[in-house]
Amino acid sequence: MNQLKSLTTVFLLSCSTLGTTAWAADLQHHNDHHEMGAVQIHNAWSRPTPPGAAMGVGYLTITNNGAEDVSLVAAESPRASRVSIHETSMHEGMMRMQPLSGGLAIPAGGTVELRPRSYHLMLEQLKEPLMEGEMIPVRLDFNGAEDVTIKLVVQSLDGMGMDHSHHMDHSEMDH
Ligand SMILES: [Cu+2]
Repeated sequence: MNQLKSLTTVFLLSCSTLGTTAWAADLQHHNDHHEMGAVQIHNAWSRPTPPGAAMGVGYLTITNNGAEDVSLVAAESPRASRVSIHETSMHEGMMRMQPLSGGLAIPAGGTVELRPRSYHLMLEQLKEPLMEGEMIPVRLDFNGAEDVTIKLVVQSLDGMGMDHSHHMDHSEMDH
């Protein structure tokens, strides 16, 4: 019962306005097809972008409740020409990011966070700015699990972050 409750909560938090057919089907058939609905997404968010900015970010937490490893291999959004999966690393004191070539693995029973300074989605060639309060649809394509469509809530959370002492003035580069 608790698990069902938390599942429902996640559903409401991350997907409240999305076409819910796929999710409803997943919930309904959860017991019959345990590979389906194995992947849960929560805390999906993005940052507002200044006018003319080419790129936006996407952060989320992926939990794999299935018995098999899965990987996030691609993503797309109607708001961007392309969505890539990036990782951020420090190299000689410089932060840089690069596309993940083989996808992002989420081990069976594991959770992977896409968050600032780490893995993230890169929304490239934005068609228009991401405005605070908007919900940005993104489809996540998984190997080993059903595709999931989520919505990123656009919000300015950086002020609440623990690690904002530097990079204050190049936040656009701060993925
Ligand atoms: Cu990036």
